[in-house]
Amino acid sequence: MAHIKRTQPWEVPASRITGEREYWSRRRFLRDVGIGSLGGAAALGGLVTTEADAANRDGRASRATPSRTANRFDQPANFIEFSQWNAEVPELARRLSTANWSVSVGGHVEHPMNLAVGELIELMGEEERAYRFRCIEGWAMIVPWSGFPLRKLVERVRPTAAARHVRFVGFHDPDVAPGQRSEMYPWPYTEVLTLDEAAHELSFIATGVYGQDLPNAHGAPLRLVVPWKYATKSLKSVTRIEFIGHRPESFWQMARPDIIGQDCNVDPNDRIAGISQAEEIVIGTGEWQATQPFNGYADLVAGLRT
Ligand SMILES: Nc1nc2c(c(=O)[nH]1)N[C@H]1C(S)=C(S)[C@@H](COP(=O)(O)O)O[C@H]1N2
Ligand SMILES: [Mo]
Repeated sequence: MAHIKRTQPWEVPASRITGEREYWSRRRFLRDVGIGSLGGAAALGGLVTTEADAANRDGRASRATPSRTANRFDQPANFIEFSQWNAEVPELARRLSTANWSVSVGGHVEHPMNLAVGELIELMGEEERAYRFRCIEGWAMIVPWSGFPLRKLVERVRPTAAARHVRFVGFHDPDVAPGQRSEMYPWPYTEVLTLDEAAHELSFIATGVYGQDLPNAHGAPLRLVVPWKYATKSLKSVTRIEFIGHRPESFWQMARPDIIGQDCNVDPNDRIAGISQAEEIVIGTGEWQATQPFNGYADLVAGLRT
């Protein structure tokens, strides 16, 4: 009997996935088209990054700017634990040791756990999902992540009735990550989902991208991916997942309450950090297109409690 492959509602045709080369070199592409050059990084608090400024800032940054052919470990990335200057991130992020990484999952759950990353992946399994990925800087792409649905983890630890929100916590190690020596920010980086959002079939924990492990600068060894929210929610290098009752403030709500709301759902009517969110530029093709509510996932997530 023939096996019929069921199409999941979030699947996109493989032909629409952003090319791997375009994916890795996107920060360079954005710099070339002038995205992310809208103001000083400090003025925008690192939430909107500054490719052009970083390259011009001083010799140090421009020397770190990779060529199109540079390998994936050299590509600029937004990861302010290391630096507000994207071009400096890959070099600095090499120092993060992910070999003995463990993740704790706790709070209002029946079965808290603290596992080495390898054990967690073994428990959860791995699959690949291509999702739209959209940043408030106005760029969009379709990225093939590997990893596991967050929902599996939620089901495993069994939240109690008191759990309403889920907080994701990044690492805190100022000795390794020089950005964390800045007192401008409420370290560590944290993000928050409602329990409904965390348990939604689209919420994902990525371990890899384009079939390879995540490079450090991209959030190794585990990264949250929430495709209907702006990319700022997709917290890199998770160390702790906490189920809590009250709604805690996220890192950006604490750092820049003037520019970012709590839900971060992609919305064409938004204006964030002075940037209209009505349109987006597609990485690779350079086309501008209309932003879709909930980043194109409205049918799947519009009813969720935020
Ligand atoms: N821990 C951590 N996660 C983070 C960030 C960060 O600075 N630290 N930056 C966020 C922002 S603002 C964006 S746009 C994306 C960038 O992801 P990328 O480098 O894969 O494009 O990561 C998000 N996750
Ligand atoms: Mo961002």
